[in-house]
Amino acid sequence: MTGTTYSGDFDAAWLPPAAFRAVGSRRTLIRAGDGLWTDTVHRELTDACVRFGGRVVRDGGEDAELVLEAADAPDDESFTLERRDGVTTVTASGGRGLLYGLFHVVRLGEDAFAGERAREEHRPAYATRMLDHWDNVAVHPVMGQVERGYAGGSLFWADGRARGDLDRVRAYGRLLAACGVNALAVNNVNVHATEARLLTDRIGDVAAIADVLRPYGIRTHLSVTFAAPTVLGGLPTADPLDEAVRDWWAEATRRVYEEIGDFGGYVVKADSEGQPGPFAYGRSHADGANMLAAALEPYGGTVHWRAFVYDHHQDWRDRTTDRARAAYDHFTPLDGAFAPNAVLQVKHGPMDFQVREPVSPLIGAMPDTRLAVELQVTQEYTGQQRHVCWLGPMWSEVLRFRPDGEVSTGRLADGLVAVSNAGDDPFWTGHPLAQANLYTFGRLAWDPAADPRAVLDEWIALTHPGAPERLAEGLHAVLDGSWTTYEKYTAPLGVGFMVQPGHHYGPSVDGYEYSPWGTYHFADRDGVGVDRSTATGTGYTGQYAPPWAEVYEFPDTCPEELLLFFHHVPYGHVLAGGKTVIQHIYDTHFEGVEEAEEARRVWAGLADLVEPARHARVAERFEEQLRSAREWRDQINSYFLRKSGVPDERGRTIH
Ligand code: BDP
Repeated sequence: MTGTTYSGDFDAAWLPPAAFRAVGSRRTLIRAGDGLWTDTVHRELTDACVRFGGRVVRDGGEDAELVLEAADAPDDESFTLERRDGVTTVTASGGRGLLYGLFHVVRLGEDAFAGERAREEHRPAYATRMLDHWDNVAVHPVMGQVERGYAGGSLFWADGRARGDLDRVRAYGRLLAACGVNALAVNNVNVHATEARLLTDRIGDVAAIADVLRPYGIRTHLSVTFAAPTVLGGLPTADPLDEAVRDWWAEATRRVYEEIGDFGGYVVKADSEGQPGPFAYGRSHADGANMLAAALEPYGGTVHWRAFVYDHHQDWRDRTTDRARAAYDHFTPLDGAFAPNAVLQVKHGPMDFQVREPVSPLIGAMPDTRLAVELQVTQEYTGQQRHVCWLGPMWSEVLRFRPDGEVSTGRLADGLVAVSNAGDDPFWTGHPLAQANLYTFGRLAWDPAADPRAVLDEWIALTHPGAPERLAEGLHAVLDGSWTTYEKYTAPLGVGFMVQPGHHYGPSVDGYEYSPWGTYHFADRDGVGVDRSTATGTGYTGQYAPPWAEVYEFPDTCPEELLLFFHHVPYGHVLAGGKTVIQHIYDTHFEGVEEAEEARRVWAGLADLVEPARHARVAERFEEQLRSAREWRDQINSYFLRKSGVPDERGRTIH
């Protein structure tokens, strides 16, 4: 495969050939030395020009309408853009910046070649913009090929090894570069036996994938098991302070870099949901992370150490066994103890990717530790890519949150990571509209201050070039409010986890209520919600700095959408708008279903504007979304009707 477009049986997503019309029809000059990324830029433009009649030259002196120039600082990702006297110029310090500059011009389309444009500087807010793939190499008996994957099989792995044909991976790398992602972990954080060997005798498979992603500016990372020295190395211990263990990691890492010179580093889930970790040896998580950091340090690698550590065998023994508290309680005493190339990877909320959670108090509480925030693009708890649920507004809220309450548009942490939603499905993401989530993640990682709706505009324009305004309006109508629609018909007011245990799809009001996973809602005949206040509850609110500690402490100041996350209130508790909690529950559940019905109707009306297979796939998913939304509405409403005995004041039928 030499060209940049792919004729395989899969959707072009946000890079259809027509998206390159503006650049492909022009005379372009590339003024940059040789280099991997400059070559990628050249290839992209050559292909576009073949299609649209333009011309691209390297280092020539002739007139051009687009000039792309780069100096020799390969790792710098920034670029500037300006347009003067009929020439649009992208200037970068190195090839990576040039690549992002090219995709920026592609996004702008004809606008990049109109009028004058003052010099703008573009620089990513987050240096690490990473996707974690929870892909298993061998099919797992319970979790399948991709854990929490809703888009078919793995893009990387099939039949227990790396795919022989990596064209699709190349196309994926290209899509990711076009939205700004620059790092990728190729395997599940739950590392099973086959996956463990990727670190040693199967590293060649990882190297093959890394080779294909590299031209698009993406560094490859690997999830490893903390027990590797015992399960792969035959050592009697994996104690991070044991010399033989440290030597084993140093040697294993040296071999990794022999195969993959720009390897990004390790991702580790330790002492979490059954994964091994340093606790077994009486060591701290800093000891564990630092051992791996030391092995990676000579080569410039990083360990992403996940903070998702909690006791999944707990019950509600006393108020301190609140799962929401676990990461903070565990990690804040270790602030300052982590090596400079160890990054603590923290889920954005304190629980687990629910449709609504507060921002984790760990973020901002460890000033002397490098942190990365982890988002979940795969829609585990948000409709599993059968429901349309565009998460841009949620992530934007998270990224704009400031632990000290200040307003800032910069970075919330050092890196941004997300669990990918892509697989070998022809539409990449199962639900074709879930592509917008992947795109939005990449763009917000580059610029967290961006308006998510403007990002959605970009995705719409790229994905459907030349489509009439009616399509953009329709897509906005379907997507803009889809997250809050989903929230309305599922679990209310931040309470979370009223899902089917195990696979996490569809309602099960008490499915987790009496289980040891620590995910309770405490609904009884009088009220619902978890008292996490400091005065009378678990003390979780005290993990926040001011002003949030006070804001969350009291039901009257707590943001309404999080009320039941922080407080146990009677059903008759009156919300700001004058409604009681119970009536709010009924109303939002009816509204959520109505909104989903309306979205389906809008989508049906776009049939003449959308490619038929894509339209049909979404239409089919809407049927399931509606069935499921009604099921949610009916179960949640009847549960609360029975618990509370309070009838719907509007007299609707509750099943
Ligand atoms: C939970 C998922 C589980 C993951 C875990 C994690 O249900 O499959 O292994 O997160 O983040 O949300 O490690």
